[in-house]
Amino acid sequence: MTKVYLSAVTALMLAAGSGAPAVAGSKDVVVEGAWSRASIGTNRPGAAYMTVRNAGDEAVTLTGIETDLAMRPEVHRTSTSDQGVSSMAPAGDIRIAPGETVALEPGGLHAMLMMLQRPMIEGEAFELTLSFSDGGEVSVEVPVLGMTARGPKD
Ligand SMILES: [Cu+2]
Repeated sequence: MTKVYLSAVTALMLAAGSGAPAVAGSKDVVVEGAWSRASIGTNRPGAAYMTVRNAGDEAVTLTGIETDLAMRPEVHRTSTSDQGVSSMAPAGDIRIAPGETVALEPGGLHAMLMMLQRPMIEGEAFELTLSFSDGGEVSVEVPVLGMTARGPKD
């Protein structure tokens, strides 16, 4: 799961962060490698992927996501049954232990963007805000890649 990201990505995310006072826990969350795929119109939901790392020494709990791109954004978990049938459901609160990284990636956890307010167009980007149980928020700029993209650009 070790990946090297360009420092420009980190700089972009620092710039996107709010000026809210630091709170214990979620202030140590680092979101990296965010990406999404272009959509065909707005009828079907979109999805966004990223890694969420807890660089601090206290556990943090991801409680929800928000974006003006979708009226109902929700963290989902995809699982595959023994029969090979995959389905997804709301993931609920996600606890991230100190030092742990949670990956939102195709086939697993993902940021489901239901009720898109506008199409997701390749080359554009949107802001997604992650909320944590300590009241902290982390915002990230999510680039929209092509419809066949399989991972973040680096
Ligand atoms: Cu989903």
